[in-house]
Amino acid sequence: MSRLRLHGYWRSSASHRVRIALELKGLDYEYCAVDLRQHGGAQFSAGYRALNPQSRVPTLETPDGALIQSMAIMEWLEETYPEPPLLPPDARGRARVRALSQVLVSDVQPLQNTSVTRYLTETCRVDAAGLSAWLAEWIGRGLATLEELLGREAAGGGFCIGARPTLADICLAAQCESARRFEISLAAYPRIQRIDAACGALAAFQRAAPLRQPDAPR
Ligand SMILES: N[C@@H](CCC(=O)N[C@@H](CS)C(=O)NCC(=O)O)C(=O)O
Repeated sequence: MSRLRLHGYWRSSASHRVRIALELKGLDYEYCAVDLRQHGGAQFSAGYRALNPQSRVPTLETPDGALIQSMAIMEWLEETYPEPPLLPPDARGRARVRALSQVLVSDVQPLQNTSVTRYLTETCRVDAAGLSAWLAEWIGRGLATLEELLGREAAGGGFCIGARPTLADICLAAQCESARRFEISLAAYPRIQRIDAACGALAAFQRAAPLRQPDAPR
């Protein structure tokens, strides 16, 4: 296998992150849609589980084998295709980018994930209002933290850290998309909104957008 192959779902924020990274790197890749909703979820099929035993998207098939977990995949892309860089050149800068990213990847996205929200509604019998409150609480807490952290970064440059998008901006843009999906206002987060708009102006982010994917509803 020579061409990269991304298994993802149009509305998955973790898949969205990897698509943005692939587009920013200018890499050609094949997109294989994994329908998380239909027929109990294609992520649980034996074929997909052979690639990704966690039954989640994304998975990136590479010439070296399949990779899972969006952060690990993006770090692999960064190491394998260093240009343009998605991490700052200095160790402290890289740590700051990874910290901003993990606020969203580790501490927010798992709480909005399909299998978690499905467990809440189907097993814990949480109703629609309860689920909305859950999503608003955890996404809101994460965005408020990110907004505060961005306020402590040196202003200027237009992106989370510096004048070019990094992994942190990728995670921010994907999380903003999820917030809109769950109808959570971004009004209280002006820094996040500004950076999201700067990302949205870039062609790579536009090509990676959920609604631009072949499995998005037409
Ligand atoms: N930490 C993982 C999260 C992966 C993940 O939770 N993916 C979601 C979609 S955003 C998924 O596949 N959900 C299917 C399920 O929960 O059954 C990553 O960053 O790749």
